Amino acid sequence: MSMSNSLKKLTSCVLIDLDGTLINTDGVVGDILRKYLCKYGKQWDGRESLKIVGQTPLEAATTIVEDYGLPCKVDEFNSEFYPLFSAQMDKIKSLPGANRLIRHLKVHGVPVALASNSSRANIESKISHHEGWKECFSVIVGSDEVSKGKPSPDIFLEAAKRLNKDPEDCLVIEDSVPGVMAGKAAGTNVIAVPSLPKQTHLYTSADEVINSLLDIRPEKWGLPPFQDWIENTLPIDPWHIGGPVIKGFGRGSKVLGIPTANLSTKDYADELVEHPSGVYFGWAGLATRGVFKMVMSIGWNPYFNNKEKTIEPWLLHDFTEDFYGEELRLIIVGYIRPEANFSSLESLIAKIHEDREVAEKALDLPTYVKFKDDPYLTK
Ligand code: ADP
Ligand code: RBF
Ligand code: MG
Repeated sequence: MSMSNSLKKLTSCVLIDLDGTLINTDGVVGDILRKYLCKYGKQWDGRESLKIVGQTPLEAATTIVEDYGLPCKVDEFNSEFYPLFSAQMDKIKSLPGANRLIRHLKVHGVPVALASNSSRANIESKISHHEGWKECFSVIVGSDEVSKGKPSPDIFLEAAKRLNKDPEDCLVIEDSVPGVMAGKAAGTNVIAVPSLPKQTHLYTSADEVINSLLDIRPEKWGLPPFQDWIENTLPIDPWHIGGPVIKGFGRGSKVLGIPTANLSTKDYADELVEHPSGVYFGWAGLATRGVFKMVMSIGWNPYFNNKEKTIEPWLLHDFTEDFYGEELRLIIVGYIRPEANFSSLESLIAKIHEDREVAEKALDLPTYVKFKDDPYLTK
């Protein structure tokens, strides 16, 4: 986002973080803490995530014990928390684009080190639940293998050393602020992929800030480009959502010529958390009206700075009437770009029309057209 398309720096290997970058550890940690804190009559506040992202396990435990004023010592907390966490480790999902990225680097022979603030043993258990991942890393460094965890540069310096590379030849990929600081302190190039929304301003020291791993362009860093983009779109594992069309923000997008048919965010809360914000496209079905091409944004609409993450599907068809209350079914099949802010409403509208053209054309490709007949859309 913050970088031009010109080649900035040649790198020859990748040092990548695990929790929050490749896997969604926060989701599982949050679920456990929500239940655990109940025991002490406390309520897990998701905002606490902001503080513990990127901390070592000991620091994170200390933060929670102190901030919630728990009547126990940090090591008591740990001895209760870790068995609960270990039992749930197999439920930690990979983040969108993670699997694609590490397999791409592996296929092209780019050395990758997994460099995490987690302990070596925990890293090994976490990745064991993801098929083929272990083989993708030439080197693994945990915080218990160096004297200080991130934000100290030690983990990345050790990872570079074990890869036989100079730090300036390394590309670090990190979601957390301490991780970005560690990468810069080690003298590496750093891409930040913030795992929590609306935090971009905290990452000014990173060399590039991207919204999700779907937005990585390895060629900007002298690494082999992805070859799976087709006609400016990225095929994704299709996902399905549906429900009755409800009233949206009512800011008169019809006046802009861009009506978006909203679904209740409660009904697809899990999908909203799981999918990075951005512009996607796919097929939309209305039981009595048929199946239509569709382009949509998911996120906070930075131009309007919304408080809630929503899905805004624009059906690429001229309807003569509204269809509030009707069952709308969506299959989302591809990704176009991250959400952006714009200096004027005209430029936002122009960009959305560009998205429409990209989606309209792409949906005729065999990769995407095949989902048009999915019975989910009209049943
Ligand atoms: P809201 O704030 O309720 O979302 P909009 O101005 O975005 O209002 O209009 C969305 C409504 O317009 C949809 O709920 C639907 O009933 C109607 N509509 C008409 N044509 C379309 C279209 N091509 N795509 C999406 N919705 C459309
Ligand atoms: N809003 C933004 O603030 N930034 C965007 O980049 C953006 N992209 C969009 C792309 C598409 C295809 C659509 C349909 C909407 C997009 N919007 C974006 C959302 C737009 O602000 C919203 O749909 C209308 O304001 C209706 O609420
Ligand atoms: Mg709408």
